Amino acid sequence: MMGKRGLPLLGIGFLAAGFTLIVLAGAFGAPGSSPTQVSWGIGPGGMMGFGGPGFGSAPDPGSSGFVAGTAAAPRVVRIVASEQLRFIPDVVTVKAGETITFEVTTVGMSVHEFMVGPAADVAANTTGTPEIADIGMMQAKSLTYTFAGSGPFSFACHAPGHYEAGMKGSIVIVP
Ligand SMILES: [Cu+2]
Repeated sequence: MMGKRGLPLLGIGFLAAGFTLIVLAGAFGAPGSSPTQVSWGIGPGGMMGFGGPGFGSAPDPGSSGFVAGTAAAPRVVRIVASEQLRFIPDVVTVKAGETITFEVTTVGMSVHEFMVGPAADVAANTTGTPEIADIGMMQAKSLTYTFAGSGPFSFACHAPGHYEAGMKGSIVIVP
């Protein structure tokens, strides 16, 4: 069964391996750990472009190589929306005034949303707050947002029941 016919199977194997890695990443992203500091040793872009704990994200403030995102060149932050109704990472550090492109990937069967903005609006699911709707399984969708002012800012999923289950995250603004 190996030989040339084995190659497509090998591809499926890699896909499965990538999925397993993300599931593991989810486990490591449990409350109390420091997901943004976990490194899998895979460079920018990450395996198959998926997010993970800092997976493929550009360096954040305080990390070497940090470059503040601008409207012309937003900084990319990749976030996983997990089947456990969590965002990984659930804390994102942003330099005041930065423009960030969030690339949100759903891992698992549940469909998620990603809303970001002033914390009060995100908590209340205020109409007009920037949001990505309907991020299905293995889909990655992006939203670009400029953090003007000192906040507080946050992000959340308002798919039915998800926010109530704790599917939210916070933005830490640093000067
Ligand atoms: Cu959700």
